[in-house]
Amino acid sequence: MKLRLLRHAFGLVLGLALLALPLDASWQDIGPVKASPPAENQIMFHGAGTIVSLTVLAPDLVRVRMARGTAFGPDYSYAVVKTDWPVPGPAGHATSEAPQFTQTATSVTIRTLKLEVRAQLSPFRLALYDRNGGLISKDDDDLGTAWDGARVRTWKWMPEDEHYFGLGEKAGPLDKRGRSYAMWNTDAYGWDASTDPLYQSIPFYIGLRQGRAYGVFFDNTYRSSFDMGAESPDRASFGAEGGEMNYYFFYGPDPKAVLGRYTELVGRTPLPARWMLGYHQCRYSYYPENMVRFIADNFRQRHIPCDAIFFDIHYMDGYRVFTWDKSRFPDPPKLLSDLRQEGFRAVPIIDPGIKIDPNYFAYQEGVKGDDFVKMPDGKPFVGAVWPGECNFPDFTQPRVREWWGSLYKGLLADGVAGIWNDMDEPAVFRYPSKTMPPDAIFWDQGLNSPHTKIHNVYGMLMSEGTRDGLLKLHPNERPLVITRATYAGGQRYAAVWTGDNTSTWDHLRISVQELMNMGLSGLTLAGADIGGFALSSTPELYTRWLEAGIFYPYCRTHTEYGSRDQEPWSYGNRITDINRKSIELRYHLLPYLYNAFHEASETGIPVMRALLLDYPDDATAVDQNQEFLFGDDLLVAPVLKDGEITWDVYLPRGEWYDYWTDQRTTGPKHVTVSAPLDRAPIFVRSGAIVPTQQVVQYTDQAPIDPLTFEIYPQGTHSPGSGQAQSPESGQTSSRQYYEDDGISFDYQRGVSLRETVTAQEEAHGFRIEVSAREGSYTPPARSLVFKVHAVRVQPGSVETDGRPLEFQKSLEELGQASDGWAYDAEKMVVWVKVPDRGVAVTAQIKDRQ
Ligand code: MIG
Repeated sequence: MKLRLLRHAFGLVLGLALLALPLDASWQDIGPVKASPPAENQIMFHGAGTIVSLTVLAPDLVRVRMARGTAFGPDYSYAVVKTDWPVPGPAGHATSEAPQFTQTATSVTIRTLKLEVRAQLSPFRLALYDRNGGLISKDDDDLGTAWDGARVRTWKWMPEDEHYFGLGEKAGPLDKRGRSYAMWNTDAYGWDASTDPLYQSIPFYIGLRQGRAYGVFFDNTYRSSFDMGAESPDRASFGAEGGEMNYYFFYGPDPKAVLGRYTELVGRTPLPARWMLGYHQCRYSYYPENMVRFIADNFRQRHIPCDAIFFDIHYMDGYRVFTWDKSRFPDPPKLLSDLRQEGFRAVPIIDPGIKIDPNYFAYQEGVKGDDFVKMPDGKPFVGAVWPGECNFPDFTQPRVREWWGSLYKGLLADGVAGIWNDMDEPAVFRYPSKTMPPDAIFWDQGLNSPHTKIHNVYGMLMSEGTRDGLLKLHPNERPLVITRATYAGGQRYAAVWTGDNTSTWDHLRISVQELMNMGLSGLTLAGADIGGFALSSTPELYTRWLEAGIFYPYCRTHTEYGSRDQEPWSYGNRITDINRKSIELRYHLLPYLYNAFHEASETGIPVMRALLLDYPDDATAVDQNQEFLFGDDLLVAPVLKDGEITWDVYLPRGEWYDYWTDQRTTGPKHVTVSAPLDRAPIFVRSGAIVPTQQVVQYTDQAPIDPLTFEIYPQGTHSPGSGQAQSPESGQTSSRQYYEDDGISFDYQRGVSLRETVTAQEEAHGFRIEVSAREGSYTPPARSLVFKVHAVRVQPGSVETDGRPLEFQKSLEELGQASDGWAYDAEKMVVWVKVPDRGVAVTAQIKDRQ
């Protein structure tokens, strides 16, 4: 009792001491600085042993750099790809676009079209305002930026109504307020919602306050940490164990604008090939060859679509990367070409460790090329991983990445279509650090930097080498590279997955918030192991997980060695039918999904979207951890608890169609919807035009035919309702449709197809227009179908380009006909079919007079 009291008192005193003294005395504040004259878009400051620069890269983007000493180190970033920001003219006498610098004895102010940056000189403190004088963000008054030995940290004011998002692969709640996080790529088998750090480091966050967003990207590869009010309720801070204080400040106020700029700076997810967006099947491990064939046959015999089968570590000869175990896989080219015949692509795993084995070609080449990471004594670092003792390539060297890329030659010749990178944190079987020692040396632009600086970019550089290697071998094929570890900007090279999750309901729930969060951090092509990796899934859990997982940007089932079977048919016939339906839905939506990825590749707006991106001023939407937008127009609210057959869904403002029933609800509203085991709640935004296609067993089994535009009319009026409406009341909605060959880079040379689809309600009917195609991609001849929802009364007639179309009594008949229309009275859907000739076409649905 006494002891406990004593401990209590001690804790209290300690707590008070911490509150009063957030910094121990060894932190040195940046102190006062003097400003130099501004030059174009930049101004420098010098203090006692410190140097600061502020650079305006765009009206809404400012780079802040601070270091000790009299000069900065070399300016090199592994993340940033855009450095040629247009400088809008010399300061002082420039166009209105140029930043305007104003200096006084105590401060410097920089004005851009979007921002006002105020730098207080003594001590140096930064504050950022919008052009109406509204404060967006500022340094903490007491603690600005400080150093403690090699450590550097910046503290920011944290208003009580500000919330934080991003930071990449973080498993906890979407809103990071009140929590702290570290960035140190970690092999975290068995992780849960509270585990931190995980496998990937994305030191970028979005601050959101009163509907207005800004972003901070702390481009520092050392172990870093972000404290969003855990240490003190009114301060947020970020810092690293070494390197410079080097961050970029993005101002929205639209969160999509923040993400757009961030991904402009560090690069976006390139458009994936269509097959990468199909369903992929993985387990640790499918072997030998007969097992792989058995899995493939089952998909086809059971008519469950699938595009790729993964080969985990057992395919290798003693875990030597770039080899096959010839007793398990005697003839890989034959197996892979047979699989390809059946529509499956093969994706093998590759780890960075190269077995120390004088008789092994990859080891021999690595030694000869002097390609391995070294220790200070000049000897290669040796770490044990799957093959036993290994050396590890120094991926910071371009020539090593090139060599690594060349190693894929054999696998590609065997017929593999993509590469799965694992263990690239880098993970080493050694305790307690489970990675390379801090003093292992990397080339790093000739700086010979320690592991502490390179650790967080190792996986990203490995994926760069992999992607470039695959591109060199197959220059006109978009490669799939998927990696477990990465850094900001890694989306340029590889897809990511969330590592070794567990087959629990908690992990299903986590996957949704975590993937939304990754989407908010530039990682568009991301997935979690569907069904869970560790342990085994129950039938219900796997079914619900797949219902959510078909909406992951990257969709793959995976499970660990020794777990129960985890294929879509592993849980009995009833569940197999449900799982087939789930996967079919993903294939049905492929044109829509592909368009969402196309948009993401051009804008950085993710495919799986946290609601806050569209509704930043709606507190309930901002706080949504369990549901998300899938592309522009679908809202998905998967069932994330066992035993539930109804589910609560929050619908933000606007009108929504229930995907399954077409029933309309106007938000903002919480609704409880029926969610039997075979169906996750999905809603469609009213006004949406959703491109879909026929279900195929793999993406290139057959060209899209028909291409269907599912039209969800807006407003309270419904075409065919018989109610006369004035033409002015007619609502119009439209969508851009994009398509290309789905596999090559020809689209970058204009071989693509773009058209605009417009749907308009008219006084006595409904009008659909598709513009003529732009671009030189021509798909094979096919039909166009318009599927207009919520048409309560059978229309009187349908015309195309002024010519009447024939009414078909059934959908089967419509299916046989080259054109015509049909009406499904039960579903209240009108189907219109016309040939897709690539020219402009209109269809007019006319009410019965
Ligand atoms: O030490 O290759 O996250 O997906 O199946 C484990 C075997 C190594 C970890 C990966 C997992 C993969 C497993 N790997």
